[in-house]
Amino acid sequence: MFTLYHSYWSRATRMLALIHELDIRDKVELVHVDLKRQDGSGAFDPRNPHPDHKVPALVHDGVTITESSAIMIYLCDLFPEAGVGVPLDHPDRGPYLAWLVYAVSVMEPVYNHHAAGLDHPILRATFRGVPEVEKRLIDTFADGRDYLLGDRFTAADLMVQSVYSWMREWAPKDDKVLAWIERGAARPSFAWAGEVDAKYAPAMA
Ligand SMILES: N[C@@H](CCC(=O)N[C@@H](CS)C(=O)NCC(=O)O)C(=O)O
Repeated sequence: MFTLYHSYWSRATRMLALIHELDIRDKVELVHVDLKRQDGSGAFDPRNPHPDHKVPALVHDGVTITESSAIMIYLCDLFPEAGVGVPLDHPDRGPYLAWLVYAVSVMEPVYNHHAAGLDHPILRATFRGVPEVEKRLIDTFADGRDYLLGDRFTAADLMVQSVYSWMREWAPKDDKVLAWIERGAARPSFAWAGEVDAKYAPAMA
C-alpha cells in the first residue's frame, strides 16, 4: 500500500496528477497535511513523515521516499504498464531521467533565484539562468515535437511543466513551448489534481 502526503497548491500537486496518469488512485491513500507556507500561514504537521516537514512524501510498505523526481521515477518504474515512464533498456531512458532531474535541480533553483532577485557569479556558474532554461526548452520543441521525448507524454513532461504551474507568466514566450504547456494542462490528470487541491484549499475571497 502507498500513502501520499500532500498539501494543496504545492509540489505535491504534480504527484496527484502522476497517480492519476498511472491509474493507481485506488492503491494510494491520500493524507492532506498542513505546511508552513511562504505567506506565513500554516504549521508543521506532526503526521508528515518528511524529515523537513515538506511535501510530497510517499510511504510504501513502511519506507518513506521524498523528492518529487525520486517519487516519480519510483512509481513509474513500479507501474510500467501505464506507459508514463521509460523502461531501463529504452534509448529514451537517459533523456527521460535528465529532464526529471533537471526540473528540480536546475529549473526550480533558477526560477527561485529569479523570484528572489538573486544574481551572483557562483549561482550563475552552478545553475546558469533563465535564458539558458528557456533556450533548452525552445530548442527542444523547435522540431515540432509534441512532448519532451517526442510523440508521447511521459512523467518528464508532467515534472517540467509543473515548474510553470505556479510561475506560468515565466514560461518561455515561444508558441511551441506554450502549446506544450497547454497540452499538459488539458489532461484529465491535471484537472483531477486541481479538484483534490480545491477540496482542501481555503475558500478564495
Ligand atoms: N525538492 C523537493 C521540494 C519540496 C518542497 O519544497 N515542498 C514545499 C511545498 S511546494 C514544502 O513542503 N514547503 C513547506 C516548508 O518549506 O516547510 C521536492 O521537489 O520534492
